[in-house]
Amino acid sequence: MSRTYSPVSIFGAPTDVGAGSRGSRMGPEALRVAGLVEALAARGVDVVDRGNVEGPRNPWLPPRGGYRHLDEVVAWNRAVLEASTRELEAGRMPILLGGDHCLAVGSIAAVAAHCRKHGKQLRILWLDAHTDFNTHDITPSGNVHGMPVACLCGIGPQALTALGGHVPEIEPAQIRQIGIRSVDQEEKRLVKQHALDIYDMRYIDEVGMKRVMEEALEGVDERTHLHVSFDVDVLDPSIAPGTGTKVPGGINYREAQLIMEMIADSGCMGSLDIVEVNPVLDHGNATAELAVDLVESLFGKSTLMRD
Ligand code: 5AB
Ligand code: MN
Ligand code: MN
Ligand code: MN
Repeated sequence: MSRTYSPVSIFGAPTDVGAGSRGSRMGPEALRVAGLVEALAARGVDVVDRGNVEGPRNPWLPPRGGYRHLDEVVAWNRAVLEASTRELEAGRMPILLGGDHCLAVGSIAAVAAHCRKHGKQLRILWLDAHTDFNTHDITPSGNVHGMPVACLCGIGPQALTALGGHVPEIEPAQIRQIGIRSVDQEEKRLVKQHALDIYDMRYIDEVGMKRVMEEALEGVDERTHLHVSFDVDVLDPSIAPGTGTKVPGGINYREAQLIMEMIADSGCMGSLDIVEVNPVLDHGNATAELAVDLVESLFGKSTLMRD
């Protein structure tokens, strides 16, 4: 199966202002050192590395009003929103290298606006151990990387919910969350209230990843822009130790490959976040290298005899 891909622009957002541990600010470099750009070029993808966007330093302060570093989080998200919008408008697929997962507010706000403008249907695949649906009054940490999905659904501080000028940016029905295994008590209530479509680890164990992906991709067709938000903590910590919020019992290597291969087969991926890679916690550069391996599959490299 050979396919042509739209041109790709990679950009980094080297920050951990939304996280509870420092180090994911080095994620973009770790992914570059692991050979991300070369791997895509070798697959025949027209790929350009735009370098990094800029933003404020991490002041490393306790939460205020239920948020840590809200001003800094907003500034970084504004930079990501602008960079993503620029690439989408140029007809290129943005790949955001995080950075922590708070940055998905900016990347997805850009994609949502693009889809509204061009009459595309937006579907988001959120690959994560966590639902990231906390708010300032229920968060156990104040870390905004635990809140981006709620913000995108219109629940959160106005500076983030209205970042792209449309509140809410997305409806819960547009998201499928895969690999979930850690949801805070109050967050669970909110997730149920908003009827998020969740494929948790128990469901994956019970029905298998093939069926999970068939269900998550149901209704995706040529009118669909598929945004993939890949938090590397969706992977089992035994294969992806380089991340700050490890939860045991994650997806294994083959399940991860199947996710990526089935997304590739859909032919609909229009944008991608690779977030929460923290080289400080890694064994060598194993987590970034695994992420690159999986991104190759997202771009059609098959481990089977189907190339
Ligand atoms: B990640 C936790 N729910 O809100 C919180 O890695 C963890 O982007 C959030 O998924 C993890 O602090 C955020 C306990
Ligand atoms: Mn996340
Ligand atoms: Mn996570
Ligand atoms: Mn994390």
